[in-house]
Parts: sequence; structure tokens; C-alpha cells
Amino acid sequence: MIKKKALVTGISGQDAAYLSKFLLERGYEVIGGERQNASRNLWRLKALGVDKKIKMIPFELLDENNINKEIRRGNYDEVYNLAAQSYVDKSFASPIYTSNVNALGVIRILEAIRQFSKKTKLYQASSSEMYGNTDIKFQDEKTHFKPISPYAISKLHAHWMLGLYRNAYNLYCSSGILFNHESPLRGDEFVSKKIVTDLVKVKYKKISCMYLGNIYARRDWGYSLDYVEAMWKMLQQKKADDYVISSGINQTVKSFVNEVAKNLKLDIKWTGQKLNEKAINKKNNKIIIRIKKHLFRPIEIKSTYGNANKAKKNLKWVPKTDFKTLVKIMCDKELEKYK
Ligand code: NDP
Ligand code: GDR
Repeated sequence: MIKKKALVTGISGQDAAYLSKFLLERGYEVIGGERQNASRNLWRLKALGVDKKIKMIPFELLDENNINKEIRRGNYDEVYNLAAQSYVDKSFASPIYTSNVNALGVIRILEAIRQFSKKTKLYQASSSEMYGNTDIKFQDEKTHFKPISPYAISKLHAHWMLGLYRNAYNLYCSSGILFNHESPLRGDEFVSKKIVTDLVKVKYKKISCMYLGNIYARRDWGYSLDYVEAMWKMLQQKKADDYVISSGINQTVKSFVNEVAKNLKLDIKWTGQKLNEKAINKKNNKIIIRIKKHLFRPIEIKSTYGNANKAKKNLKWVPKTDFKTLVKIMCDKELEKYK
């Protein structure tokens, strides 16, 4: 049987690690697109035991020549574009860079496919951030976009270009509008992983206190391992399309903290308000969480809540992991480091 060949860009990231493992298990030849920076950051692939099974190629979203060359000679069946400047907060400090990578970078890939490899199917990592602060309670594929960060605007630019290339040039390109998804492989700067790692450090007395920004933001949180299956399923459909992938869970950052504390057997109580709000360890009366102004964003989404019914119907995809299980998986993995 002829092996399918897939390029996964952003190979050092969270989703790329789970997706690569998933594709390898289905007999794919997986090529990893790696940004050429100083340190090879492949700990996630190593953690899943797949680092030696993937051939690496240089892949930089800013570099048109590099993209043209790799798409032309790769002869890929599928390209999963997971590479991005993926930090919403950092995008306020670097709006030009973020747009160049996340928006123009995707157009560079689309152009390369259009010119050199029309049979290649493209998956693009779109984001629930594109909805902004919408009045619609459950966001689906028909909800209007009102992006409110440079990151979200850059992702929407790419998302709309994908639609254009699909309609104008008949390219097979699908967007997954994914809501927040986490795992033990999540980057340390994202709030879920930060809460888990810092509260474990507090438990083991490596630090006395951790700091958070807006703990009343609500997010629809799922598990990355579940979500990569949906990416693959999108590219196995007869027709390319866009799909919302979400868990239908809507929790505050504060409830994430409470669930982590429960898993770590830290008995906490909250006191104070706004910047003076804090969490106290009831066992010794010490403050273990404080709120810091510099961790708030200039503007941000109050709540995200997805409706993944289209994916359920067309892709037969449903999330398998609920909120409590996700938090438990993350806590158990972090605790292992201290055993
Ligand atoms: P990560 O931040 O873990 O990974 C991003 C990857 O992109 C890293 O491998 C990074 O490389 C690479 N990258 C950054 N800049 C460039 C560049 N200029 N050229 C090539 N590669 C680059 O992201 P996730 O795995 O969490 O997310 C995957 C994709 O899905 C991203 O596009 C993200 O925006 C999107 N998304 C994620 C969601 C989530 O909740 N996780 C939700 C919705 C969308 P390096 O390691 O060198 O920095
Ligand atoms: P997000 O994820 O911005 O939604 O983007 P993040 O985990 O960074 O923030 C989630 C919410 O938590 C609030 N928050 C904090 N966030 C961080 N990082 N650090 C803190 O100390 C902190 N305190 C409170 C934030 O304000 C926010 O409301 C992720 C990324 O993966 C994107 O690439 C992706 O597109 C979206 O999810 C969907």
C-alpha cells in the first residue's frame, strides 16, 4: 500500500506532537516543518516517542523561497499548517510580526500549493479568537467574526484567504476553528499550564505564590489529543470546508484554578476583590495566588463557547475528554516530575 505523505508545520508545538503521533499510527510518512532557530525544541515529540520517526525539514512562514521549495519538492498529500505566532498577548507587542507570520505566511503556503502542487490538501489552524466579543451565546461556523487582537485579525485574514483559494482556484483547503485546547504538552505561558506548573511548585514549596491576570475570563477548554483527530478527519472529507471544534464547556480561569487545587489537595479560599483578590492556603493561611495588573491584556474576549454540531454530524467527531478529566491529566503529569 502506498503511504500517504503529510507535512506538519510548527512541528515543535503542542498540537503538532499529538497530530504527528496520530498520523504515524495511521501509516503516514510524516515530515516535520521546523523553524530554524537556535535551539532545537523537540521535547514534545520525544515525550511521545516519535522524534526519531519524523524527517525534519526547514520551514519558516516568513520565507517564501523556503516554502515554495519545500512544497514543490515534497509532493505532499496533506499539509497541516499548525505553525503560528500563537500568543494572543504577545501579538499586542508585535502586531506586524504576528500578521506577517500568521496571515502572510498562510498566503505563502496557499500560493505555493496553487503554483506547484494543486493536489495537496491543506489544513489551516484557525481560532475561536476570531469571534471576539460576540453576542451569540454558542459560536458556530455561521457566527460573525469580530476579532479584537492582532493575533485574531491575522488568523481571520488567513481564514478568509483560505476560503478564497477554495472558491477561486478549487484548492482543497479546510479550516478548523478550534477553541482553546490544552494538555501536558501545552506551552508554559498559557494559563492552563501555568496554573498547573505553578501550583505544583507551591505544593512542593519551590515557590510561595503565583500570579494571574483576568481570572473571570471564560473559555471553552478541550484536550489537544481529541482535537487533532478532528484536523485529520477534515482532510478525509470529499469536500473541503470549515469546522468549529470545541468542547461545549465554558469555565472561568478561576474555576480552572479551583479544579487544579482540588487535584493537588490544596485547600484554598478566595478573599478580596479586583486587584486585591487572592487565594489563601487554608492549611497555613499563606497567600498562594495574587492578581497582577501587568498580566491583564489591553482588550480581551470575555467568554468563548463553541457549538461543534457540524463536526459531530459531518465528521462524526465528538470530544472524548471532559473538563475535570483534562485537569486531572495535566496535574498527574506535572506531579510525576516530583516523584
Ligand atoms: P504552539 O505555540 O505550541 O506551536 C506553534 C508552532 O509554530 C511552534 O512549533 C513554533 O516554533 C512554530 N512557529 C512560530 N513561528 C513560526 C514561524 N515564523 N515559522 C514557522 N514556524 C513557526 O501552538 P499550538 O500547538 O497550541 O497550536 C497550533 C496552531 O493552532 C497554532 O497555529 C495556533 O495559533 C492554533 N490554535 C491553537 C489553539 C490552542 O488552544 N492550542 C486554539 C486555536 C488555534 P518554535 O517552537 O520555534 O517557536
Ligand atoms: P488564549 O490562551 O489567549 O485564549 O489563546 P491563554 O491560556 O493565554 O489565556 C486564556 C485566558 O486566561 C487569561 N489569563 C491569563 N493568561 C495567561 N496566558 N497568563 C496569565 O497569567 C493569565 N491570567 C489570566 C487570559 O487573559 C485569557 O482570557 C490560546 C492560544 O492557544 C491561541 O493560539 C488560540 O488561538 C486561542 O487559545 C484559542
